[in-house]
Amino acid sequence: NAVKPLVIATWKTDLAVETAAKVLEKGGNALDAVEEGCRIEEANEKGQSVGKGGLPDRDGNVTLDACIMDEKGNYGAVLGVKNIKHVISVARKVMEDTPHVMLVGDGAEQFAVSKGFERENLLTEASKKAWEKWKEKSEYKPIINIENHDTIGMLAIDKNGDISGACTTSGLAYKMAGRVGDSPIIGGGLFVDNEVGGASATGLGEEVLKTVGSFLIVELMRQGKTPQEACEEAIGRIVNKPGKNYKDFQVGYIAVNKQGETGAYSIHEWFSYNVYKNKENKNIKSDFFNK
Ligand code: SD4
Repeated sequence: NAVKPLVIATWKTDLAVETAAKVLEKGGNALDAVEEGCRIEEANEKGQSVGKGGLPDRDGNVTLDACIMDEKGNYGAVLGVKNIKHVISVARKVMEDTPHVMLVGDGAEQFAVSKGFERENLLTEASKKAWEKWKEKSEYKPIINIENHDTIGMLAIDKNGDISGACTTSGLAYKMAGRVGDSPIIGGGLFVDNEVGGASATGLGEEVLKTVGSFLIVELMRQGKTPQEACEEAIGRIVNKPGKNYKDFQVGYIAVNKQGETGAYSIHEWFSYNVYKNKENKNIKSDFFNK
């Protein structure tokens, strides 16, 4: 009696989730749904942490990371891509049209162009201004909860009960050139196992990667934990490390299991997520550790 179709996504992503839900309600598959949903945020120039309009690295280059995973356990990713907005679709092409799972930098960009993607300048005036302001002090400080709207990680269950996921980001603002976070890394920013469920992450990617967060959540669900319990334990693995100063950074997780039960948990307050189920799309405030 699984709840389906269902969509869950990080942050306040009403339109992205609604778009994915429409694909599913029409009988479309979960893979198409998460791709379509993520493309909404990539095209949204106001969101400064995904796609066009993303905040650049410290040298002023916007570089995008994305990955996608289907119900068969296939995966595709692109890392550090410049000049191409819809990197989630490029990640899907890597998965479907190449013998590889990851392409990085110039190679990924060239591959995208060969597949018909158009090059465009991703640095908007607003993001350029923010970067110029940042340069006055050049202090690298990951910001907690940027505008309540950040990296999008999305999981969907289609009418067949199959699960897919996608994750896309411009990464942390003012990162070092070449820095890659969790978002495009399998098991870090995203993991899906169609037998069990899926998970996705947002926040300080370094901390997610060190604990292989999304893979951990799926494995905990496999062992019988609910999505909520699994997300809480994954946050616990980060904050309970001796001497870990979690006050300075945020991590948030979302998860769904095969039955369509959902969960979410973050270190700090103000992480939120959207869930579409039973024909309703809601933004929900996540429970959090640091009370
Ligand atoms: C990263 N996890 O690159 C991404 C950034 C992010 O909320 O999610 N920001 O580390």
